[in-house]
Amino acid sequence: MYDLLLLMSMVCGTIYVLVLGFLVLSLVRKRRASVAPNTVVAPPDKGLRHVLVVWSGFIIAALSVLVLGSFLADRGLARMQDAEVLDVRVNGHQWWWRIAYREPGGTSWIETANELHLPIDRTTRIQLVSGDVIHSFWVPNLAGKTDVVPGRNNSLDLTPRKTGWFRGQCAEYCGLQHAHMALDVKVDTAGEFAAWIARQKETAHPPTGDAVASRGLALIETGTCGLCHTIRGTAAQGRAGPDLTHIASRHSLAAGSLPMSRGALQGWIAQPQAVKPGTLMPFIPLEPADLNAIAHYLEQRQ
Ligand code: HEC
Ligand SMILES: [Cu+2]
Repeated sequence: MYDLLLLMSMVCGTIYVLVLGFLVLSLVRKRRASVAPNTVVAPPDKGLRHVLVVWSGFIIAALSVLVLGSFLADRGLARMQDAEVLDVRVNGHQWWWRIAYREPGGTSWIETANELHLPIDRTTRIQLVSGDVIHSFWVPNLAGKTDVVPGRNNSLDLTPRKTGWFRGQCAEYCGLQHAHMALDVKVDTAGEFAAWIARQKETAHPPTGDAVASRGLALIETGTCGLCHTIRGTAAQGRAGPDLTHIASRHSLAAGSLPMSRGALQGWIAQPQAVKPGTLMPFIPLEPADLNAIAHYLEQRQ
């Protein structure tokens, strides 16, 4: 890209200087001519035609060089992206984001939700699909909006240049909790990203020596939670809600509705309809001890 910019600047700069040069020349010549107003105007120069042909040839050659340069740069760009691109699927749901990463060097997908990690200085190709209505993927400080439309595969290439947290937001009104459909985006260094993806890939080990956590897991597996949520490595394999395998590693809860903490987890599970009225997670009556056990187990799902 830089080479192309240099080439374009050189060719255009040369032409610019030539044009200005001739302009100045013509001004100077005119002034000299005005010194002798009675001079007879010379007949049209026969050599003029040759000069014009030479100049046209020069301009065509210069433009051809630019076309060739731009073609080669485009091809290089496309080839580079195909080689190093990281594939991510983002699936918009009322009112949260399902996210899946293609395993590095593999063919299977690693699922998570509501928090998108991107490696710095590397192109991530995000496939955008919808599970229900039209949403819009928007991370204002990284890229423009791209609609997420049912039955359509939209895609977006992102190459972040700065690490840190960025806020994303659904940008197409999609129902009651549209405003609570945020997306946390974290741009990682290459090392951080590799560590993060390796951890997301891990399945959940059964809690050992922690009776409360074991009880929490059993309640999730045998109760209704497991019908809607997946915790990889356990019997919970539901698909209606976000993957909870590493829920506690996330920055926030329920698509940016609450900052992640033990208290927020417990509050959300106790009263999802109070935090996010209309959310597709129903109110599930739980005994305080059961609620405590479930929250205790999930809090450890780093
Ligand atoms: C009918 C399906 C359903 C059931 C049953 C259900 N959930 Fe959910 N759950 C959802 C949906 C849908 C969401 C996303 C809600 C949103 O953000 O609007 C969700 C969100 C969550 C979240 C936040 C996830 C995130 O990425 O921030 C947690 C934690 C959670 N549920 C735990 C539970 C637990 C524990 C139970 C059992 C007591 C349970 N859920 C039962 C559907 C369900
Ligand atoms: Cu929306």
